[in-house]
Amino acid sequence: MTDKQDNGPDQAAIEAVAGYLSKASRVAVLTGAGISKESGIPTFRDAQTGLWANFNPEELATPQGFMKDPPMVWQWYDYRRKLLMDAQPNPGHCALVDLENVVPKLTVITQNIDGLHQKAGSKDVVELHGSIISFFCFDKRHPAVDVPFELKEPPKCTVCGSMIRPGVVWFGEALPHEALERAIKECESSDVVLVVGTSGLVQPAASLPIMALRRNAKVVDVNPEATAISDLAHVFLKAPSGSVLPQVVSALQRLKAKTS
Ligand code: BJW
Repeated sequence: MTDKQDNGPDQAAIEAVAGYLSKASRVAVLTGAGISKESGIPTFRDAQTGLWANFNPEELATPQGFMKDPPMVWQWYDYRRKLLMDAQPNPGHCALVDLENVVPKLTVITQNIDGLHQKAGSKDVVELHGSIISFFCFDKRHPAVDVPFELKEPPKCTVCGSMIRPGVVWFGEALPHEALERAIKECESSDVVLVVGTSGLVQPAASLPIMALRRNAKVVDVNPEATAISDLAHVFLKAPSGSVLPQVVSALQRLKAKTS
């Protein structure tokens, strides 16, 4: 069922998703930058603003970009870290916490590095692309602690002397093995997979919904814009996640109250 209305998904689509969730033993939720947009965090492929308007994030988020201009990439992450300090989870993040309390088992698999799911209270969060508040030496062998804000350039690792970098996954780098294994396992064993706020352009995360479809999970895409995943999904809820996810949870709670 694909919702084609421009003024948001109709109630039937929301209730169809609630119906899937009411029968599910395991639910996985794959999130991307879109879920944090209503917390004031720009998505990855939004135009950069202000100081960063002339930079391409896809070039900054690479080991080569960092090596080419370490102070610039360092300051870009510092700027984003500061933006996050004041950011609060929005109704989309909170609805996933409510959902976790209604279904038997729910795992959030996030491509985001912003920590907002944990801040909202989600208990089981798999971070595929690392975290902006962690730091490592360049090849990630040594963690670094107590790295101060507002340094103009990356400090040096006290163990190996290489430059300290943010603990995120850049293009061309492997995802953390344990996180990726866990994400695959959850998507292949869940009855419902919600895909929320991702363009589905970046691998291997973009393949997770396809793995779920192959195992006959119901896949639901939540996004104000259509993506390649919307076409494959059983239901496409074409809306911002902060408005539609609370409606899905309310519909599920009504359904549960009726059947109990
Ligand atoms: C809303 C909304 C609202 C707006 N509500 N929604 C196979 C084929 C081709 C290429 C590859 C391949 N396999 C690997 C690659 C290469 C590469 C890749 O995928 N390239 C593509 C660009 C083609 N992948 C990699 O390099 C990965 N590594 C890898 O595969 O390694 C293999 C390896 C193995 C062994 C040894 C060595 C290597 C690594 C990928 C790392 C991605 N890292 C980044 C940066 C993280 C740090 C940082 O943030 O700075 O992760 S890139 C960036 O994209 C970030 C994001 O997590 C990721 C995904 O973006 P996302 O979340 O989808 O955001 P947007 O902005 O694209 O979309 C937002 C969506 O929200 C939009 O759809 C909006 O409409 C929507 N939205 N408002 C809901 N209110």
